[in-house]
Amino acid sequence: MTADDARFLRAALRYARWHLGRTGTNPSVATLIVSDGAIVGRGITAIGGRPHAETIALEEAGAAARGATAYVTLEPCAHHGRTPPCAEALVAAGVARVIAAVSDPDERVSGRGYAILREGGIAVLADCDPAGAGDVLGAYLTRSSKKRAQVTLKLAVSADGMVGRKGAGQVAITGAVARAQAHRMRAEHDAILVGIGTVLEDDPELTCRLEGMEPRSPRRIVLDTDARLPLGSKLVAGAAMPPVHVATADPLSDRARALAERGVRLIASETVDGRIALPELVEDLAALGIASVMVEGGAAVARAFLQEGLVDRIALFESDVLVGEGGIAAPFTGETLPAGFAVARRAVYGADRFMLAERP
Ligand code: AOF
Ligand code: ZN
Repeated sequence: MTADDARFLRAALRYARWHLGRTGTNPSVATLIVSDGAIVGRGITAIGGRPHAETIALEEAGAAARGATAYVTLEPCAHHGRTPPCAEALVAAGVARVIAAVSDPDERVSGRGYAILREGGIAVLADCDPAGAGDVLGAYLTRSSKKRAQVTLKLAVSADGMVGRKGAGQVAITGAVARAQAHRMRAEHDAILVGIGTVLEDDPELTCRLEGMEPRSPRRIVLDTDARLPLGSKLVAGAAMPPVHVATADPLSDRARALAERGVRLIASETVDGRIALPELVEDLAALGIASVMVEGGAAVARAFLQEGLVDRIALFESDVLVGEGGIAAPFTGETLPAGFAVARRAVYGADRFMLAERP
């Protein structure tokens, strides 16, 4: 693989981010077709999941695909879905080389895509950037291999190690730039999750409110054993779109029924000591087609996900704000990351510092 190959593959991975959270149960995949150093075709899995990236890129490239190199973020599919397999389409178009970031664990594909390409005379470089692919395909790979939703824990921590103040409603810990980044992250996830305590305190909307990106708001999920979500809350008022799901112990209780009548979707959940059983919940979410969930509050919910070993990524914002008296202690800070997590990326957003930590 040449330096140019690595560059085009990274460009494809960046391109694939654009449809994160918008391709249904299908992963957001990107394809770039390059001929003589120029991009002659580009494709990204369409909103809703079809057509596939390769179909779109090959259509744009037309005859220029002959002898070209295709950069794909995921092994091209080998199965007959609503369209013929992408691997066959690449062969038919006369593509000379395929550079793929990671193989597709889908049992209809896993290795068969590469095999079709090679049998068709294409030079294949497989699994060239699994780490880079993890950034954009992590949710899909987690759902496929672990049969559960990928969990990103988002936390904003003050200079004195707090996530908020008791009984004070919302305390602004981070500034506008960090908040915009957090909203962008919402748009890249299939769902946002909070505990009922956070809803009762803050009455949040949990939408993406970046100008122009509002339609990319993900589903909202509330852990709510006893269906206490207030009928007058903003979540219930806006439950039609994007959907609000309440994980609750008894979907037939009066309160749960009242929520359902207002369009809230109920997830009948197992409980342990009065709390929603999280290992089962993340499996239920995957079954609902929710492959990635961003856990946003509060501290007790964050601790519960950590204790169960269900956190895949930590998105930590650290600010210079002091919360002081009555603060709610964060489960950890940048200096005391939970065991097993390593910093994958750092950034500065205005006055705030950001880190993305992952479990290798
Ligand atoms: C590709 N290119 O852009 C995507 C792929 O239901 P179907 O027929 O759309 O197939 C879904 C599967 O296709 C999905 O599980 C994954 O294996 C693959 N996704 N493959 O060649 C794409 N999005
Ligand atoms: Zn395909």
